[in-house]
Amino acid sequence: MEKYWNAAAEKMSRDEIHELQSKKLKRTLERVYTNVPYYRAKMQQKGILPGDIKTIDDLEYLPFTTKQDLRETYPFGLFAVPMSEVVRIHASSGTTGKQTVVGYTAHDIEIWAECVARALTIAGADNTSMVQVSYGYGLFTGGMGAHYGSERIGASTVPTSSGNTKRQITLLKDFGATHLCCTPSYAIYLGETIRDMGLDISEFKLKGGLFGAEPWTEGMRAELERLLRLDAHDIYGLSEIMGPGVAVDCSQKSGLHVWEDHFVPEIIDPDTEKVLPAKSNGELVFSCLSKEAFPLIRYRTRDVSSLNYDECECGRTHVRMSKPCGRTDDMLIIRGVNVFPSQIEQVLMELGETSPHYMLIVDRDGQLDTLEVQVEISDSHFFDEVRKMESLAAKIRAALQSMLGIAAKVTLVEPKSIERSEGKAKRIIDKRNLY
Ligand code: DLL
Repeated sequence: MEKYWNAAAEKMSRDEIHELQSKKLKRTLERVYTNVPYYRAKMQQKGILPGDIKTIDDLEYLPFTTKQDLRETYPFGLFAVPMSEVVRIHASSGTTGKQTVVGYTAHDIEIWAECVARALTIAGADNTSMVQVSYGYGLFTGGMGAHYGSERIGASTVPTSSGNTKRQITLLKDFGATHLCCTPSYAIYLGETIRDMGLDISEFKLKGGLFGAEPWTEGMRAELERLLRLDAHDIYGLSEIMGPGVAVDCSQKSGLHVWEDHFVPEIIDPDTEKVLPAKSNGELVFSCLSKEAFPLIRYRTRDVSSLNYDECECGRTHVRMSKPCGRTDDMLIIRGVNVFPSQIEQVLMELGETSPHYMLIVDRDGQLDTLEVQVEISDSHFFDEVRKMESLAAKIRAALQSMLGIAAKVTLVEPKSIERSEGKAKRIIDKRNLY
C-alpha cells in the first residue's frame, strides 16, 4: 500500500493544482514586485505588471532569472523580506565565480521540511525509523535539508554529515539506521568500504534511502541497491529553489514528482528560450510559489530533463520530471557531438564488467577534441592478462562508438585508483581551456 505524508496535497486534482498555483503565483509576484527593486526593473523592462498575470498559464510572459542575475545582486539583492525575518542562509560554491547566496524565513524552512518529509515517507521512513544523514552539513543544503525533513516525520536522526567513512559505517551498523541520505557516488563508496572492511551487509538494518545532488543512472541505482541492500530513491533539488526535496521519485521509479503546490516547472529550449511541450527534453526552469525570503521566478537551472503529466500508478498527481541527465554546462561537445557524462555511465553500467567509477579526460590534439574514458575494472573482474584487458577495452570502445557516436580512448585502471568523493563526484577533467 502506497503511503503518503500529506495525501491531500500529494493527490489533489490537476484542476486544484492549477487554481492553487495561479493564486500563489499572483501573490509571489506582488511580493517580489514590491520588495525587490531588481525584479521590479526586470518586469518593467518587459512592460509587465503583476496584475497582468491572471493564471499560471501566463507564466511564459514573465522574464527569466539566471545565475548571472544572482551574481549581480550578490549577496542579498534578491531577498524579498527584511533580514530580521531571515532565519537561515545557505550558499553554493559552484565551479566559477561568486557564491550563490540563498535565504529562508521560518515558514520557508517549514515548507522545506514538509517536502523532504514527503520524500522520506516515499522511501519508507516514519517515526519508527532511524535516518543517517551523510550529506554535508553547512552552507551546502543537503545535510540540513534532509535533517529537518527527518525530524519532521519524527525519525531518530543521526547527523553524521559527510566524511570519515569508516566511522560512518560503524555508526550505521551499531545504531542500526534504517535509512541513509547521501550522494549516490558516496553511497557506492560506503557499500564498497563495508565489503572491504569484511562486514556483512546482512548485519545492517538499512531499508531505504534518498540519493541525489548529482546525476546518476539506473545502472548506478541497481549497483547501489545491490551493495547496500536497500530501496534507493532519487531526490532532486537545488539551493536556489530550496535544496533537496524539490522532486523525488516514487514507488514506480519512473520520473520524479515535482511538488507542484510549491514549485512550477517548465522545460524550455535553452537557445530560443521558448517553452517546449510535455515529454520534450530541454532546460528545466522553476518558479517558486510559497517561498518568502528568496522566491525566484522562472529560474533557469541548466539541468536537462523533461516533464510527464501522465497519471502515475502511485496515486500522486504532481508532474514527473525525468531523471536529470546532466547540466547544459556539464555537457561535453566532443568533435561536435553532445555528450553527457551520464550517457557514458549508462554505457559502462549496461556492459556491467567495470566498477561505477570513471573519469572523463577531454583534451585537444591540434584542432581535434580527444576523449579518454578511464574506468576502474571491478574487483571481481580483476585480471592481469593483457589480452583480456585489451578485449574489454575494445568492447567498451565499440559500445561508446555505437551508442553515442564518438570515438574514445578507453583506459582500464586498477580498482580504487580513481579518487572517491564524499559529496558530489567529479567526473570530468577538461584540459581544453575553452572558457
Ligand atoms: O545539490 C541540493 C541537493 C542536496 C539535492 C541533496 C539532492 C540531495 P546544489 O548544490 O545547489 O543543491 O546543486 C544543485 O545539483 O541543479 C543539479 O545539477 C544537481 N542535482 C541535484 N539533485 C540531482 C539529482 C543540491 N537527483 C544541482 N539528479 C542541480 C541529478 C541533481 N542532478
